[in-house]
Amino acid sequence: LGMIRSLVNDFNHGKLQVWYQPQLNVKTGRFDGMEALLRWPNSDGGFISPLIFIPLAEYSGLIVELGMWVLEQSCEQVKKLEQLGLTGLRVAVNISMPQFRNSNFVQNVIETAKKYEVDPEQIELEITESVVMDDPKLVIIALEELKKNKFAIAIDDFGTGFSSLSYLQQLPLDRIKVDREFIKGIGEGGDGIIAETVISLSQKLGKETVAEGIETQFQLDFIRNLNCDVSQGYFHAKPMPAEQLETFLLGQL
Ligand code: G
Ligand code: G
Ligand code: MN
Ligand code: NA
Repeated sequence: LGMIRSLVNDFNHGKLQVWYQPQLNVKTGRFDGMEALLRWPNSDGGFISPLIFIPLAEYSGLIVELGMWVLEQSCEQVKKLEQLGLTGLRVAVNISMPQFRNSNFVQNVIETAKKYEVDPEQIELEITESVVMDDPKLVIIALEELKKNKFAIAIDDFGTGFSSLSYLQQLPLDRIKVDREFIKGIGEGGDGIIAETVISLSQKLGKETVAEGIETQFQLDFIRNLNCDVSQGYFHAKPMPAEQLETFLLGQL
């Protein structure tokens, strides 16, 4: 509980940061998107892992406000990059279950995009399988409303949850993100059979595919040979602060 209090306190004092990890469009060879990832600095120059504080933010309800702040920061960043000549970039923002339970969620997302004059197609909302399974009806209705308003939708960590495959057809998905667990061993004894199968399934459903956790040239070649659309991982870049992202992306202009 002390930790929740200091999270709320640090959030209210503007101490949380949004970092961004570039995403490579495998087909064009250009970085045309990024994932927004929250960072909570601790007192000794490091960070408290989101794996620890996101569950606390969810449990306490703070995630509703925090998640909206991440979206605002992301929109502002996209706008800023546009002014620097980096047009049409896509930003992926992770969405938690309590945000869907907030009855103003869809409206807030629409209004935030409007406020920052960001094209909804440039905003990708990432949800995990467990979010879908928590309350499929509620989530599908919200996603359909968001899709009607042109937002992009991605399923994150695909293959690690326990979602019914039937939801893949019911959800208005643009992209499927292959979890890095299935990329990890490729080139070091791992055969990549699951990655290959998920990419193939995704393609047959007409969805774009993002491979996460690409750490080697071998892994990039592997997914490229499978016609995977997007690559995200330390091989290209680790998550970085906004100013560094600008330099990184301007470097390819
Ligand atoms: O950045 P890192 O790999 O440490 O993130 C770990 C986990 O925290 C990821 O699964 C990511 O989805 C989650 N996470 C990071 N930022 C956010 C956020 O803004 N909102 C939500 N809901 N989850 C996030
Ligand atoms: O939301 P999601 O679970 O996809 O979160 C992405 C997380 O994965 C972030 O915390 C990010 O730091 C991490 N990540 C991104 N690329 C790599 C990678 O190549 N290797 C490893 N080990 N982690 C990665
Ligand atoms: Mn994610
Ligand atoms: Na993931």
